[in-house]
Amino acid sequence: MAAIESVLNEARVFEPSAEQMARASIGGMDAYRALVDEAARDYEGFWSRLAKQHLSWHKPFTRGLDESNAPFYTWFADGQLNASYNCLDRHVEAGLGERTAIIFERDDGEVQRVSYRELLARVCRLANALRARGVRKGDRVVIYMPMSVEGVVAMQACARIGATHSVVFGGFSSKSLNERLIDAQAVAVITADEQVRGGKRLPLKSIVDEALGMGGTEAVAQVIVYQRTGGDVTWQAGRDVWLHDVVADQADTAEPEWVDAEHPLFILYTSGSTGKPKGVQHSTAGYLLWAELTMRWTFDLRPESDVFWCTADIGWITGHTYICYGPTAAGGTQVMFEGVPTYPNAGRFWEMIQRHQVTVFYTAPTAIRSLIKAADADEAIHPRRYDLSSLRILGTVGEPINPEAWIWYHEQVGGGRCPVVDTFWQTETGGHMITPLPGATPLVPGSCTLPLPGIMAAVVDETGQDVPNGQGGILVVKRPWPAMLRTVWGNPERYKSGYFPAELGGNLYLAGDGAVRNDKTGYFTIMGRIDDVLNVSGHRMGTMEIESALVAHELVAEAAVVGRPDETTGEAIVAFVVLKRSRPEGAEAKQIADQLRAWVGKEIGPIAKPRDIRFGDNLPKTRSGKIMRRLLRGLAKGEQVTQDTSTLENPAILDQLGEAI
Ligand code: 6R9
Repeated sequence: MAAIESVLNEARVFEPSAEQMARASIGGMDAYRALVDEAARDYEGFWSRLAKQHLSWHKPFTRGLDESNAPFYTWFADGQLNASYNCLDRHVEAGLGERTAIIFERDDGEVQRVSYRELLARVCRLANALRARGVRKGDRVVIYMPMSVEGVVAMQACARIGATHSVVFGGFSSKSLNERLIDAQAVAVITADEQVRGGKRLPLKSIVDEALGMGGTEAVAQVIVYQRTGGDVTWQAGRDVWLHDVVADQADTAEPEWVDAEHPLFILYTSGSTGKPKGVQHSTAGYLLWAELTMRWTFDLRPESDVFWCTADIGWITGHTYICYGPTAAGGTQVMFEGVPTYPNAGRFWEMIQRHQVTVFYTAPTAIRSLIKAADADEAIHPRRYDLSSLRILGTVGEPINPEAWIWYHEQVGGGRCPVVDTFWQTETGGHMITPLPGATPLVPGSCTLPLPGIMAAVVDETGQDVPNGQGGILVVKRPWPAMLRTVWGNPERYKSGYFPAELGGNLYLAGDGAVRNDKTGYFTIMGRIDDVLNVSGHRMGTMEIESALVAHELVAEAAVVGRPDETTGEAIVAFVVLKRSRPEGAEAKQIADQLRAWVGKEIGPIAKPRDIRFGDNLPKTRSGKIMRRLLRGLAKGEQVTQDTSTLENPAILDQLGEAI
């Protein structure tokens, strides 16, 4: 709460410079307001105009929004197009084939440059191979790949043949991968032998083998393996093939599959407050439109001169929209990085910005905070030791940024001259929703400022009524927008009840975050999730997911998971655990805690491992048997319990649970 208070009282305002206004694609607040007004006057016409201007259609659409089956909205539904054509062919056809699409830097520093012509050829070769091997339009292909050009090629090749990809982050465990393969009913997997991060080699193929060994994945007929390291892999003849073998004799050209605007481009699994991760399903046209447009609006991208760098992984939505699809749809040049920000030292980001003359840099607050710490500890890797003069715009995403980190980023990285765009959005929204525009929006550290034109964001109470500015509430979007998710894969009911809850009237999109708007400026400040979703280093984790992983362990009787504010990672996972046996103490407690952490790492993935595990004879419950999570959150922070605990069945356990191991 202290952090939110400090944001709401933030008095520093950074106005755009005249130069920024002059060059920006939406220069100045008047231009911004004109677009907002256009959307208010003729919502459908506004979006249709943009969809015609920014996308290349094989068959033009004749209607914009269809709300007849709300909340299953459609956009531009009778139009046809292909995402990979829009990201690649159209630039090559416009004579830009020699422009660098991707500057790929490996973990060890080796740099590869891939032109649009080359990228298109590689996508076509894999598209042909997938077709030759029986993958058809509408089939689901799971991609479990390291950060690599091949990862982007795999995604675009699926898009080219109309197959729906589902990228699974390379840090997820075999169990998580297995669940996603089953849910998506995937027919093929594209993976690599190993990935390389921070000088270490980590397996991928063997995890795929494990996931397929768990069963339920009989539909997977083939595993295509990119050879990244040449490390040992086990091979199942008939199922496993090398990527370089299957593309070897394929042509450099492949006719795109023209799909309907609403054709599912991809499914991406993300955590919710209940149950298993859900497959967020995105459309082709609406999604791609927003990926391209936000590159131009939020990042003011000049494809001919900018060098854009988004540090996200392709396994997350940010890597989908701002690596695979947005920069390429806009025809820009981007840096893509295989490794981690701290290898060989914590100056790696700054060194790479200098080396590749990056102009627009987009990263997560958690990375900024850890690099602040590193720079404080070691002057040799402080950003001021590098030439960062190429930078002109900085962005953040994934979690709230505290004003101190914002100011450091602005001053130390951006030299005080680069606007910082704090972009609020979600897997479900497809692209940016609430964000400053460089050259237009006056910036206030810690606020994501105002919704993009066409995004009808609002703050409401529990009944769906608007709350006045200055009063906190629930963040919603009042009108469907083209890039929004279309459904939860295989579970339309969960889409409907989860995102358009009846309590709010059934027609407001529920983001799942709390927000407050400033009295005077109307600026939004995001106050964090209002559901049981944690945000650890910008990664979404459901508390229920971690709890079910813990109780699946043979020693565990019961578990409750909460978040604790953390200076670097935003939130840290704290698990309160009751064992089936007596409560362990001392060295034994530590040993069991380590065992449980490793277990969660296996069940979900290393990012879900609890930072802190505490054992009790029981959990604090009300007399009606509800776990008192608010109380646990206090204990996790090390606070004294001040609230009334008279309803607690057994107040004595609070002392046990307050004790860190
Ligand atoms: C893109 C992405 C979405 C959740 C979202 C919110 C948090 C993202 C934020 C932010 C404050 C920002 N979030 N950006 N909170 N300020 N600029 O991160 O998608 O992984 O689905 O997470 O992240 O809580 O609801 P996703």
